[in-house]
Amino acid sequence: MKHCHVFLLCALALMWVGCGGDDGTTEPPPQATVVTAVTASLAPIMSNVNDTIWNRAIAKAVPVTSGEIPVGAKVRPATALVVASQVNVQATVHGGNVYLRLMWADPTFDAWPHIWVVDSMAGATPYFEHLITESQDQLFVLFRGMPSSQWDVWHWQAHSTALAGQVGGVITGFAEDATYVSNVFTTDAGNLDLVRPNGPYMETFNRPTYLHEDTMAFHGFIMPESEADSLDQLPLSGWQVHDTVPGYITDQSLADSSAVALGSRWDIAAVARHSAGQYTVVLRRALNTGYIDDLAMAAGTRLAMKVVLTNKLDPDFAHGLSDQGITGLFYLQLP
Ligand SMILES: [Ca+2]
Ligand SMILES: [Ca+2]
Ligand SMILES: [Ca+2]
Repeated sequence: MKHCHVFLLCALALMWVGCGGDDGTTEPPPQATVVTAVTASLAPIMSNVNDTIWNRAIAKAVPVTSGEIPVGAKVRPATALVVASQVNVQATVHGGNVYLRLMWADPTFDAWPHIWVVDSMAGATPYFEHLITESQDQLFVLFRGMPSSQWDVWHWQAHSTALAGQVGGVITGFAEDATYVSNVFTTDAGNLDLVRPNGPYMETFNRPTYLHEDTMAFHGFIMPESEADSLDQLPLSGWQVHDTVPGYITDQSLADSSAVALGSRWDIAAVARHSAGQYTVVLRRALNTGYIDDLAMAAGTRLAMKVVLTNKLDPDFAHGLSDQGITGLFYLQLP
């Protein structure tokens, strides 16, 4: 059921994409923005969004049109937050992979979907509130040119596609790979989820299933499975009002999964950083993954693409009004 919501609302988010032609390599109009990918002598390091490789990649500012998509009768937040007016796009190619670096302004780092918060105490017993209205910032990169008018979609999320968590302010993980056509958003082949819901704990229902094994007051946004203990193995003393527990835990076994096990769904590596009101996200994918649900990117071609930014999109429940924007069609010139 949850995935149905995800697909439905991602489809709503992507309704803006429009119905371009199915040829991703046509000559762009004279005024079109073209991001020219350069061939790098070394691969950009995927633990640093500011690797010096990027100093040599030409940046293009692509305008973003503000907009909001109502996904429910309730309007939360009541006051619209800012969506970026432009996204800076760079591209480089190395060793059969294409790397994109995208930078955009977002004043808030939102990575707490369905977080648990202690809102009161009865003696030593915490009472949790499950904030299903809380969600996360997201990025969709779309490429035209697949068969049957499909778009190839790279879907990065500040929390749910991060795997290793946040080390030194850098978030490492994946973007989820998908295809989009006629308002239908379908994840690529593969059954592995990077995260799983944290509760509610079945015996009490009003608490998360997993808590941090070392501390009650865990304020990180990602709790790796290796650091989580189930609720009944932990003492419940030591809580304070406003302590938080992530709404999902990451399944770190996937970090060691083979490329075959990850499937077409997880063939985009991602590294991200939110700093000083700006996101910087680097995405890496093979030019040609060999999967039928991916756009095969050929050397020397010019690919038509769009980018969608969301500020705190709520994908699961119709509680919110997400601030978001979409670029017009622009082009990626491969070397
Ligand atoms: Ca945000
Ligand atoms: Ca794929
Ligand atoms: Ca795909």
